[in-house]
Amino acid sequence: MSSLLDKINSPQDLKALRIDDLYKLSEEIRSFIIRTVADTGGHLASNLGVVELTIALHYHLNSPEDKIIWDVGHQSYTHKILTGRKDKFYTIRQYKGLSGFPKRKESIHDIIETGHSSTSISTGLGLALARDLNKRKERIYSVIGDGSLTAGMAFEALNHAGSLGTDLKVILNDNGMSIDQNVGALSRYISNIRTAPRIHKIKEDLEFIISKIPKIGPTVSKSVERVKDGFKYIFLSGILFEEMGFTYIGPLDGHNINELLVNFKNADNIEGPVLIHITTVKGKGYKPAEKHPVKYHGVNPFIIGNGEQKKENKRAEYSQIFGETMLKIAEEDDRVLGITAAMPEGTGLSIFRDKYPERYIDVGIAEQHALSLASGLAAGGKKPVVAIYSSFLQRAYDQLIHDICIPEFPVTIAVDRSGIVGSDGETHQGIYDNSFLRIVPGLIIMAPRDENQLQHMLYTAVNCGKPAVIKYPRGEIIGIEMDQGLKELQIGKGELLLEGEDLLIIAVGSTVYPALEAAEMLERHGIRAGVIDACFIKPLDGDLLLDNIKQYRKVLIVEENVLNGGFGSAVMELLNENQVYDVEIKRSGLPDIFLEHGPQELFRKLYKLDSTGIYETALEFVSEGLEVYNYGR
Ligand SMILES: Cc1ncc(C[n+]2csc(CCOP(=O)(O)OP(=O)(O)O)c2C)c(N)n1
Repeated sequence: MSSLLDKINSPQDLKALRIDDLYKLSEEIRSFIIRTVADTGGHLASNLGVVELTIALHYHLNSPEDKIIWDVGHQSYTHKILTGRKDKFYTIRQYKGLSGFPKRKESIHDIIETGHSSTSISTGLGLALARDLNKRKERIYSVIGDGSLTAGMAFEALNHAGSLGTDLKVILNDNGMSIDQNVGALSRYISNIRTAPRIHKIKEDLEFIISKIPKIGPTVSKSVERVKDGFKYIFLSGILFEEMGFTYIGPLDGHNINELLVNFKNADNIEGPVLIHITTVKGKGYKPAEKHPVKYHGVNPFIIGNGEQKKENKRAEYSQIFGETMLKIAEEDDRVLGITAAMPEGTGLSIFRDKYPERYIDVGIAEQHALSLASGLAAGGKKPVVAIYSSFLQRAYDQLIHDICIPEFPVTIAVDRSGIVGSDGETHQGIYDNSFLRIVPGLIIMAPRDENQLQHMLYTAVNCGKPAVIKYPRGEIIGIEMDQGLKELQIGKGELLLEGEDLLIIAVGSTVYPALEAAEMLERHGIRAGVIDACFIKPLDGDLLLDNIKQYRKVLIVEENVLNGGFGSAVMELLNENQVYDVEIKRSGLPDIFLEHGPQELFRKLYKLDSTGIYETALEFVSEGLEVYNYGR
């Protein structure tokens, strides 16, 4: 049987289909996504939920003249398939393959790049204002999920768009879920609407009925706007968006293409901002994903028949050790609270939620709020621990400085996914945090080399009475024995792990074990390398570093962070401040680029941050005639 999808290579091809065929196409695309993601891994459940929506949007609009903006962009797979990338879809999230998020260099249909949430109304409004200034007429549709609508940015944009009255369509894709169950008053509000009558339709009916009443009808209908306004209050559940200046349409069945198309047409005829509320089922069409949307939000390759992951981790991940340590710490101190911005599973905080629900806070996708909330909790005598991915902490930088570090509140920030992250790519890399954190006055920053150090560092952070960051990588732990008790480490104390002669390697966090392995490999070539684990990026262990650096002619500094302003820069500043010039320094780290998607191991290899890479760099460094940065000469 010939497939409809075979014939679709652009949104234009879609328009040749009959509406009935669009449903058949949905099924074909759905099974194409399931088959592909089962091989590659990726964001499954969110994509299965928006197949009909994406088809309807491309059927109704003329992309790329009309613009579709995907919030987060993790649900853009059908869009990619319909916009000429079907044949490359098997490369999704693979090195040099398609990105898992919209990318302008991939397609003219990808208007805005995303990865972080809640930007689509702002960027859509920007496009709409530019269109108006350019005196053009294109339609702009921003698609945002109910989870992403919980962020401050989304409210800021709604507030602005509603006041301007610019033509902009916002589709609220409501599946009741963020990654986990969605949270917050707005989420409750939206779910109330889901069960309420179809407000827009009722208002139109009311207008029509009044205008038909003989004699008084036309007069009354003149003031029908006011009647409509009054009527809104009867259906309180629909009022918020209307009061903000949007025309509200919905809730619509987001899997009913006919219903979507009729309402998109209606929406196009309404001037000003319109919010189209659709309800969808996360994981639609794949039973395991419908049943467990949290598990299937983002998946590793899996077996379609039973939904099981193809590769189970051999060892636990750092996030899990973080969660387990939180339990231990919370047990002995009831002031300890755990905070997440919509990532209880990813950060490992879910076991804390289950054991201490009253001390667990999920703020929704609201990183800025999470940090300021923590500052208030600390001011109130609590010991909050905010578990957050490195890349999402970028959102809350001002709150870190302004609300936590200036007043010196004892807040712990547990920075997960620090370093190279893998297949999510540019937007999710945690490779800047050494640089952007170390310049904040008074902030303590530590990075464990293994899971045992992680537990002690977390304990230290929570008990040090100051703002403190502990940052650790994505992925599996080293697999060493864990101490039973927790101990407080001395702040700013590094460790000399290995004495050497020919070269000193200074490492921190995820580069420490590879540095030790590299030293072993060098030993086999008769080269004796010393290894220091700095443990703290701030404050640096000046005494340990200076004493040792002075003993060696050559020093190699290794970090999984961009070189600009990172840990290596901190060591060089230390040398400069102490007028230590007679030493050759080489730094290994990441270049001044946005790092694309691909396996972590591959990038560690490419940028010489794994044991072989460190060994090769060191070997070259100690050899004659090499080009090195000769510090200060
Ligand atoms: C600023 C930011 N914080 C957290 C995330 C992680 N994240 C990715 S998707 C997602 C849930 C989004 O929920 P929703 O918008 O409802 O989309 P759905 O997946 O349900 O379709 C979260 C929390 C992110 N991408 N950006």
